Amino acid sequence: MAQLFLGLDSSTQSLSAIVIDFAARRIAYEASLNFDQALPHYRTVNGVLPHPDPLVKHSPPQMWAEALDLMFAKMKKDGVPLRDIVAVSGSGQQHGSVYLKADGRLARQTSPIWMDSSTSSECEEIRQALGGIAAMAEATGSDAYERFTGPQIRKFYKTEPSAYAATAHIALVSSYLAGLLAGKIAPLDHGDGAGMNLMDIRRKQWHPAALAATAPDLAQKLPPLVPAWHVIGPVSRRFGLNENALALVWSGDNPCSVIGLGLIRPGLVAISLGTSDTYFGYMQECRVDTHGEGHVFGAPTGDYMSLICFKNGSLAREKVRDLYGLDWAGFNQAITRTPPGNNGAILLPWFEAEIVPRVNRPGIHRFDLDPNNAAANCRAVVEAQMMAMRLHSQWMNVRPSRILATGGASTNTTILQVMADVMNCPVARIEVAKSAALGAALRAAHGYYLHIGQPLAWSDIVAGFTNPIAGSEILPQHPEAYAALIEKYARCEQQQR
Ligand code: XUL
Repeated sequence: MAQLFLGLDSSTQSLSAIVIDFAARRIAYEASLNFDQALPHYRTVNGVLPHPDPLVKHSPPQMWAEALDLMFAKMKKDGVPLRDIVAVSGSGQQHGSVYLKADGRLARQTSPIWMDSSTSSECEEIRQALGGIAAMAEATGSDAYERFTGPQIRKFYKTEPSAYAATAHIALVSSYLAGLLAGKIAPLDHGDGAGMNLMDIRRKQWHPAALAATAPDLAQKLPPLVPAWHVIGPVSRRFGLNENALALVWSGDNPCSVIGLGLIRPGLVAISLGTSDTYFGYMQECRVDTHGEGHVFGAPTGDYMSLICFKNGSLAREKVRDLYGLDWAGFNQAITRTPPGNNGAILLPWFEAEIVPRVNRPGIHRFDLDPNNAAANCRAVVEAQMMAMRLHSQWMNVRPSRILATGGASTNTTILQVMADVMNCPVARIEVAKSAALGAALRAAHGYYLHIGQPLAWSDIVAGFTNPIAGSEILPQHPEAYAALIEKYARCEQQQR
């Protein structure tokens, strides 16, 4: 009988499930439920409740819970042998919080999620109480951010004090769903706990000063923090699983993706090229970005991971392409026609306010770059983005040895060649549609074997599941072209911020 492991992923728009046959190194089943379509009575749009204030983004936690029931019903209907699943874990969109009363019912009908940016004043209050940006990052791994749970809890306490007082337990999306699966209040792992501005990033315990700066009596309302392999207990009987199956703690989607992409050694990095670009990598030692631009979370291996988000990703590449009336083929040809290093030309492509580097006023700035030279501008936007990634990931003090490229624009090999040259590192493509759910299933396998006294190395856990696309590797060809340019780029950034 095959031993199966289930990984669930509750993201902003959907709930996904992946069942792996671990011994066969095979994905045995995968499915996804779109919240808007499968549960229309919650009236969400892309998983979020419409709200007159564009800064406010909430979702109904009841919808996530109902989706879990639907997913198990679907698996049963699809013939998934639920009784052969030996352990279950999961992944949740990070930062979102669920407020429960002592009897387990909701103390707040909606949950603020990661897209919410309505807590700027609370961020400032917490940041000041902890001693500024660098002190905040040193303490919790990140500057105070609007979407992080601490500032969201503070806003709830300030605006709805009696509902806050009636809250006995605050969960994240991950621990809320883990609690339903285990049939009891679930702890939080060090990966998702780090996304709250409340956890001491080095000690991996609640940070007393951060708790005090956030809201009163918070320590009593938060669950314990545990490693990502913690077994909560047997699964609840209501899902039709084997009663001996283990329910593991869940984690955030980014920490789970670190495993789902096989980032288990120093130097392994993933870059996702989407509307925004994201750089995330494994770190053995805890280092923080004292500029407060990058984030540090616990990794499921017990080490650390970084996450750096660049707002102007595909957004900026498309704007430049459109500015010169090109399609992608034309954009790529333009890049190929120009030399690496672009004869010293620099573009700062901040079409929208940028997160990294922190730039509040949008603007496009050119240095030694003719605005009428279409080809040089196309190369300049991509080179600038890659130089920003190289420069603003230096605080990690880990030189990438292999980059895995994902996301829509990762099919563009011209862009990947610039990435390989600027980062001076081989780049390979990897499919990631389900990396968080896969990472959760692999975490379930890791936790299970540890629990039964047969621990496996992480390299044995991910083997066969996280291979890059065969033949997709691109090697650096002209890394020397960027030695001086990156210094010039840094000076231009300094000048314009
Ligand atoms: C990370 C973040 C997002 C969510 C998306 O800080 O806000 O990646 O985790 O689900």
